[in-house]
Amino acid sequence: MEARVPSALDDFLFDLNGYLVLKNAAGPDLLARLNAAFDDFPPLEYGEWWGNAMRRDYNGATGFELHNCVEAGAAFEELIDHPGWINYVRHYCGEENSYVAGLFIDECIASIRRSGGHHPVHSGGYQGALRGKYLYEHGLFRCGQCNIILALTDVGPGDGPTMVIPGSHKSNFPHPNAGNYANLDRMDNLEGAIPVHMKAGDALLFVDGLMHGGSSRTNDTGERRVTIFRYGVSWGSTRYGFEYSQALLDRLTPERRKLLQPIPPIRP
Ligand SMILES: O=C(O)CCC(=O)C(=O)O
Repeated sequence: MEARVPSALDDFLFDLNGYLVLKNAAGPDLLARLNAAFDDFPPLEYGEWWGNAMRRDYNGATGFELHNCVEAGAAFEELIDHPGWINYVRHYCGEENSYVAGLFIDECIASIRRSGGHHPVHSGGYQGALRGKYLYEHGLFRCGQCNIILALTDVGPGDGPTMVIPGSHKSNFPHPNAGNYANLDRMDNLEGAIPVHMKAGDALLFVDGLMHGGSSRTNDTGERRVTIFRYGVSWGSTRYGFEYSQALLDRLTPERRKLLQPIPPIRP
């Protein structure tokens, strides 16, 4: 696949809304291999390691979330610099034209959500962390972090689609009804929020400073499967302290390795 490049319309819509849906970002062969890998995940408990990946659900409502999933097999390694989105994230959060141009993947998660699961609303421009900030200045995007949520299953009504509040990456006020993340308040009926429906293979790209979350999965059966890769500045660090194994770094192409270890350590 030829690596896609953001168009002028993409830039306009990303600036306006804070997100883009990249249709058919990943092809059927990769999707099949990722889904087969998901089928083979062991039944991990919260906090249990599987090699250098760990089940670490964000909260009690999100469902199974395998962190450091790039360590979970070759199919996940292909997502590191996937042509469906790599030029997009470089453009929006790769500090183009600067002395620190580049990217770092600071989190990567394989997520399975079943009936009743959801992810409460969070982020937004108001008092947002610099890490997830949206910035466009002097003709360049300077976002702190952009996320790629790749749908491995169709995610339609009832499937627990991600919800976003378009434009909220620039918001100067708190949402008066945004609920309480710690109380796991649901965002399903939050004013201004819209569900992002996707077909398997579509990818949702958004700046982390956008208000977002996962709506309730209301379907009784089946599961929503997505991967979440967070790309940020080359000088970032992983959020929870996960590290990429030397074995993984050693077997990657130089291009992929640079996305997991942009600045190799220097030692005496
Ligand atoms: O699970 C979802 O749909 C949203 C995930 C999310 O909010 C996040 O990764 O920050």
